[in-house]
Amino acid sequence: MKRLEQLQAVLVARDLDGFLVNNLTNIYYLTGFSGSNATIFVEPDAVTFFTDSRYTLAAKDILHPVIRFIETRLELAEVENLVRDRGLKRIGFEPTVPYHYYQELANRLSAQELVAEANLVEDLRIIKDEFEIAVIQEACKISDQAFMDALEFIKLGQTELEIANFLDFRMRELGASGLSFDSIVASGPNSAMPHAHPGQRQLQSGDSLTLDFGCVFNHYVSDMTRTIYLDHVSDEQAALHQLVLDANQAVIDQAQAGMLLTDFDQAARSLIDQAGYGPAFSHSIGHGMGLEVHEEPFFRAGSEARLQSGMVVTDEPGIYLDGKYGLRIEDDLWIKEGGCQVLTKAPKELIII
Ligand SMILES: [Mn+2]
Repeated sequence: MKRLEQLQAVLVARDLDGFLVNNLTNIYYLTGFSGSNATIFVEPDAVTFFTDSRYTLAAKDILHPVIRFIETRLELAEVENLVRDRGLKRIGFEPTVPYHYYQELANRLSAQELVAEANLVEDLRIIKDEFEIAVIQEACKISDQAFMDALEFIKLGQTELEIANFLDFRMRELGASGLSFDSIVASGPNSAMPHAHPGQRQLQSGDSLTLDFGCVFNHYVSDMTRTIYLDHVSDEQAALHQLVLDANQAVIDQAQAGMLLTDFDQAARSLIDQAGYGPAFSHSIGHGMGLEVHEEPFFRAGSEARLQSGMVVTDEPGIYLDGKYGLRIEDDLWIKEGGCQVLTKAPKELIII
């Protein structure tokens, strides 16, 4: 109930009589319920939960007793009745709902003031508690182990898809319930594309091989990237690997609560700029992660936001040389007062197999 109480305090501060939550990830965060259909209506002094008959037993099992439960497939009709009965006037909703859903809401609540409120729950999710950190740590351990096992598995001649399948299956064997996203396995010239899809290309001597993957464990995710090399490396590959590793390490050395998000990005970017590869680092340094693999905070240029204790963010500098190859090293960092803790532990120095 603590998270719902935090949200209720936000409603009071924003002068909202009610707030409709449809995002299922936000509903899991607030109530612990996971399923494909649920809606909650939060008032400053009450919470009502709606789902259909498939989930009645699951919901009753986990919902806190003060949450009112209504089994229905027509939750907006129920919300309309509730809003009328209680004389509510200013109602917030998540602007990510489908347009037809918004139209029905607007028709039913035509006498109320409807307010699109982005990120009310997402802003609470930014700061992870100790339980959430412990679960993310477990997800990171699974990816670390899958990477170590992949080092034994990977051989010349294998396709990118074979390696992706190995990583995916291994993470599930190690206890993951799923993948945080489709694994990226990019070899040779394909590694110049930051988000390449694994295909039928076979590993060749001298290839760079970028592995970007993560798993879901107890609803929370990991996200890591390692770049390794097949058979031998050129002087340029070795130098760029050291440069990206230094950029990744510079972020780890400087990250702490209170740091501007733009300074976190600059810690890596300034090194890559100085070496003359600035334009080849074509994406931002990272993103927040937790229940979703990409969530607040986002490292947007011009942002004035700062890191806070309890955030988990990625540190993923890369260099991409069109037509040649690319490389990226990504860790997950737990931000604290005065420093950070690296949650992904797999080796990231130059590895040639
Ligand atoms: Mn990432």
